[in-house]
Amino acid sequence: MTRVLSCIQPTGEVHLGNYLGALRTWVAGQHDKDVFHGIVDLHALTVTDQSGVLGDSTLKLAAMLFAVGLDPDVATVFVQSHVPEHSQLGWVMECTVSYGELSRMTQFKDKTSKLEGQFISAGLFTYPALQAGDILLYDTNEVPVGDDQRQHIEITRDIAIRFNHRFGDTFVIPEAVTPAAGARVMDLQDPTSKMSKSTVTESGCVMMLDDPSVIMKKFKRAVTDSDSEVRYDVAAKPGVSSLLDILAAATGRTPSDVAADYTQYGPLKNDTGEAVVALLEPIRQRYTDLIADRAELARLLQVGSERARAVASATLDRAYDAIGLLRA
Ligand code: AQP
Repeated sequence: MTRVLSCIQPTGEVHLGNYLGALRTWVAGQHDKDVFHGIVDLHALTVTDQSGVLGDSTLKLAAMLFAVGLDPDVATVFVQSHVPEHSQLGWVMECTVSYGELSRMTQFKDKTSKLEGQFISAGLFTYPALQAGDILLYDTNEVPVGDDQRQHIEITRDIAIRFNHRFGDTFVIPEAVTPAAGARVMDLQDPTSKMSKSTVTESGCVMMLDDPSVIMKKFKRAVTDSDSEVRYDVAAKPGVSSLLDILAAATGRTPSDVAADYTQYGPLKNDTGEAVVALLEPIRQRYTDLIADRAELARLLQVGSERARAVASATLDRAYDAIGLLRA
């Protein structure tokens, strides 16, 4: 059976980009594939400097993952720090990737360009090595992610191939899988930048828990283009194309097909807002029920983490044996 792994960081609230780019695909795959989904709290440390925040964010994110439809009976939902093999293989990965390869990661450049003059953790630089460990620990075939993560899956493949070449066949070589529509949801106020938790403009990012009236307001205020033609052309008309992308992803159509229904921006903004509200409202209601029982969420995460650990520890053993470390 195809093994799937993809993770999400407990940093800030989950947004529409996370949902359309990743979470929705996770849910769609859970019945035909063997799926593992981690809440990667150790990755979140790269941008966390406050005590007492991450545990709460982890529980809230678990509630969101079950609210979008992950079924704990079939999907293994776990917490990265509950599976120590992630940190252990992460170090092996750091020693298998080069400084030059890490220096070429565009996400590192993007994130640090926003932090000029501030503290930049070394973890932000080595993050792709820990992520490679996350993926390789589970003999993963497919990694369903948004477009922004493609480069990180590429470097994971390079690291796995290098390790296998040095120490013998150990890791499965994974592949990135991105959705046909919604792979890169753009900021509604800056349609040339991806929608992001750390976005500068709050009104450009649609949160999963936004009230319907807030969602409609954000779409009504979305930046469009200077002329008034509705056409799907990402380079020439990024604002309108971004709305068409979202409406297409929300309704299961293609952006060009959706464009043919509109001659004006107003109705396009309104219909996109309504389609997103229809998509998110049931999730928001399920989230409210789930977050009311934190003990049950913690229990589900413990069960998932035990299942994850059984797989991860066998792979780590295999990697240590392949290297030829003296075993205790
Ligand atoms: N705008 C997006 N469009 C499509 N997919 C997206 N993803 C993130 N943003 C978009 C996908 O969501 C999954 C989980 O992401 P993450 O936890 O790694 O978060 P991130 O990439 O750090 O997301 P943010 O919100 O953009 O955070 P910051 O502001 O910290 O950079 C991944 O599969 C990702 O591709």
